[in-house]
Amino acid sequence: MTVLVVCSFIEPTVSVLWQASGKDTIIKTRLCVRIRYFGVPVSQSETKTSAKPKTQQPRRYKVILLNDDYTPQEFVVSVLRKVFRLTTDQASRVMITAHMKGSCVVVVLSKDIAETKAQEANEMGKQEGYPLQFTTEPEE
Ligand code: TYC
Repeated sequence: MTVLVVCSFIEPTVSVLWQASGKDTIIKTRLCVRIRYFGVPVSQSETKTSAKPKTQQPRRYKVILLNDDYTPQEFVVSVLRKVFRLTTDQASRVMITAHMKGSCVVVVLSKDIAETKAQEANEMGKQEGYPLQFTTEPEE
């Protein structure tokens, strides 16, 4: 039986090779032991600093104001100010954009808050008998 000990300087391993020969068989066995030094990295894969796990941000939702032919402009502005806390100037711009283009994004919020505010604003229009409509949709 032959025993061969091989040390690798490239990788921190030691290989032990047995060769036992019988009448008509040769058995070769290799035992590979990986050496771990204190404070010394073993291999490149183990030295890689684990990247921060990618956390998915919750989707945000646009609140969209839709134009109609009946709701008075001043009323639209007052709803935008009350529900979405826009200044008179911001509210007027949003209202005019919806009036001219058919719709306008008011704000982008978390799903729950966007839906609650759109519902609240729709309710205010309904209370006054106006067809004022706010919808929500996920941001791209
Ligand atoms: N178009 C309405 C009017 O002329 C005003 C209006 C503006 C209504 C924007 C809804 O989202 C709207 N009275």
